[in-house]
Amino acid sequence: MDSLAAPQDHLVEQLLSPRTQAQRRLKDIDKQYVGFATLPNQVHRKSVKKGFDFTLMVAGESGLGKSTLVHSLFLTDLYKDRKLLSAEERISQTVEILKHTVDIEEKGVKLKLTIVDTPGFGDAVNNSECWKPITDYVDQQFEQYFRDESGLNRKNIQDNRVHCCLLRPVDVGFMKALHEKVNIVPLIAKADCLVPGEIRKLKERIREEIDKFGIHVYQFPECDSDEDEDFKQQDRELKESAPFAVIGSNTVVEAKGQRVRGRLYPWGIVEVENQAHCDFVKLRNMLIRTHMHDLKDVTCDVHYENYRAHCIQQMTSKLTQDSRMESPIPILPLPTPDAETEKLIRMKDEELRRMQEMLQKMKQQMQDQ
Ligand SMILES: Nc1nc2c(ncn2[C@@H]2O[C@H](COP(=O)(O)OP(=O)(O)OP(=O)(O)O)[C@@H](O)[C@H]2O)c(=O)[nH]1
Ligand SMILES: [Mg+2]
Repeated sequence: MDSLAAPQDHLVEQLLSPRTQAQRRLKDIDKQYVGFATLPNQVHRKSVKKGFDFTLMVAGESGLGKSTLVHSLFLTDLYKDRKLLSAEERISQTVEILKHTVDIEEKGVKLKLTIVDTPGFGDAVNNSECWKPITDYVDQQFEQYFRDESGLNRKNIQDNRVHCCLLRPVDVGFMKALHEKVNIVPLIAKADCLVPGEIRKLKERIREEIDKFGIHVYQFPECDSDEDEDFKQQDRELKESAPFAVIGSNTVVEAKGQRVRGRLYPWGIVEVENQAHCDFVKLRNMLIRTHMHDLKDVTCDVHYENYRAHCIQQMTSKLTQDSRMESPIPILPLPTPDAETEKLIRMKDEELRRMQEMLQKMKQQMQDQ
């Protein structure tokens, strides 16, 4: 009996054992790795858990279509219970800086999207009184972040820094006041008012003027060489389309039997999301699908860093000025070491003393020999 049962037992044991061949193979492979290849997964899990945030601002002259555009881009879709406006109902004129925040979730990824809609200003060039509140707003967000970051509790800092500003590139003064603070994405609004040839020419002119006046608009990063061909093609098209010519609308109209967001004219319909009609989809894809993270990175690593460096520089020069005022002889402030640093200095001194002793002993030994 035993001799018959033994191979069976062995088989059952093998089948039930968690160490199947595949697992054993995996374990063997595991032995060859330290395991840090899982770091991207760990980062992914952590950031998904934490959620993302993104702040978009629109700015420019009055009646340009800013509010309509941001509603078309996000808000009508995002406010689930929000009813679409009829053709007669209009979005009212924006008279103060308005912040709309929506929490959205897609496949378990949470995004806190903030739209900053700004009041339009007049057509006069260098209308600095009108756009100053906008540049001040961007600065205030940096200031708040700087304060929070320098505070005691840095765990749950709310990031309200403006990651991108959509605007019509007409007022050079405004762009210059903004381009070192925020990622500017220039737009041609109400593109349905221009024929394709006019749009092409206007795009060229805008590119030339941006160059001529030395305005730094957001630069799309270089596409990685290992990306697939489709992605590279999309990236090329995106770069060639800038500045994007867009159309906004909050009404749904019927085109070829389908209900689409568009503008109904006596001669036909312009569709907001039709790539043959305008660059709206390109802009939305760029903002949400392809470049949101880069826009945030540039905000953090370039614009905020500049602001931070400037603040620290100002604070330091103020400190030096103050100490000069107190004393007629310029005194350089000597840093007083705290308890921890003092302990470290003592340890280093002790180490040095021991090493010197050892050296002395070695010298003595060599002389004795
Ligand atoms: N033809 C055309 N009209 C548009 C477009 N987008 C908006 N409009 C119209 O332009 C008018 C002004 O639009 P708003 O979105 O209120 O403009 P705004 O830039 O927010 O204006 P302010 O709040 O005064 O700064 C409205 O009558 C819109 O219906 C567009 O793409 N094409
Ligand atoms: Mg508005």
